Amino acid sequence: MFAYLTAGESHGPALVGILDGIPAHLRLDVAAIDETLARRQGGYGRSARMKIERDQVEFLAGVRGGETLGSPIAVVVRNRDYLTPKVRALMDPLIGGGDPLTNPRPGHADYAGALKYRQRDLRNVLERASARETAMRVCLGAICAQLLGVLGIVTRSCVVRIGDVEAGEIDDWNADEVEESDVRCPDADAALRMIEAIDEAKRAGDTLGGQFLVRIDGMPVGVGSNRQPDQRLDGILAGALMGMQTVRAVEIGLGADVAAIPGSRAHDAFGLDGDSVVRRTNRAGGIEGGMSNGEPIVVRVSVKPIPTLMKALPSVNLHEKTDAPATIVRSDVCVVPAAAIVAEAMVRLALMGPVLEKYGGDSVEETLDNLARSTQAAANLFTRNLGTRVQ
Ligand code: EPS
Repeated sequence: MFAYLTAGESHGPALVGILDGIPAHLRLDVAAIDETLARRQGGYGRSARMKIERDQVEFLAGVRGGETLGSPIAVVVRNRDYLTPKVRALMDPLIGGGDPLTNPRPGHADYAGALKYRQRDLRNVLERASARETAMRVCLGAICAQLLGVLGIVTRSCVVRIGDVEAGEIDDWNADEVEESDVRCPDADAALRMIEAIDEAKRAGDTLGGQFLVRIDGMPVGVGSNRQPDQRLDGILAGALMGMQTVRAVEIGLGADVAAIPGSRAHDAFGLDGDSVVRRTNRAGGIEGGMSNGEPIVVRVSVKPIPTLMKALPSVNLHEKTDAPATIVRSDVCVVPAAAIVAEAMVRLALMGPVLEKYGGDSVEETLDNLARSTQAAANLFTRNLGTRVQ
């Protein structure tokens, strides 16, 4: 029903993507897609590469006159770095070459990938493993955001930790404030200390990881399923987020903390507000039994410090079998703010399957009709009248 694919090397000519299953008649805001691409390029601690790239979407298929056709959407984001003769000589798909990279970076795909693909030049692994590729995920996710937006489903993120600097307790946040922060942190005081920590890491030739929250508002009840393990919404979200470079842990609601809490404080009691069923807490993070429960979905993601350190970690030269420092390539110091934007995209892409399974139609209009009918039916299910009849 819904699928996407990306291709592209970090320093190759372009990143390409295909998105299949977006209904017809979605009017696209191309400026908003480019703005999302720019948000991913930002964040304190990015590499000099971000001064070179100006990521912009180009449509090749599936869109006419600014509206989706219902056919597969194909897009390109070009790599400006490829335009430099040096990079082109390395990466031209037909004649590219150069001295092999030989010293794998601990924590990177270099070593496992070299053995897996039988590549004696680590560049043949790192080019695809590089997080440059996430630009295309963000591009496709930004298209999905526009469909989800029409359905009233909005995804946001904010950074809550960089290295050992942690923001104060954050339940909800103002998206505009987060956009203005260089580290996407709504706690202004913590944000300053995060920037200092990044400067300090940079001076030391080191890198920093961190944590961010992703929040989905407007998700109707009953998306995802308890029918089979692979249909559970929490599993689908966690899988998508763990599918990002650098992500090491994904928690939903109370997350790992729930292990230490008795049941009486781990769940969200039901109450009534007039006729409406309400929750006064959201410890489950909006998902129960693998299905959305109508509360905001709140996910906490932990990312590791990236493995390219300017003060290189000990490694070996695989060709010469000698001790040697890991390969140093131009790199970022901290990607946590950018990773939060990628995570928004991954969440949007991951939601498409379950959302379209429940409400999907061939056009946006049909999808909206399905959503309205389903919401109405849910609202009517336990009206007092029906309740009396069942008795
Ligand atoms: C990356 C290394 C750096 C980053 C890159 C990811 O690239 P380069 O080696 O060309 O300087 O800038 O990120 C991007 C290009 C991007 O668009 O996010 C890596 O090794 O993963």
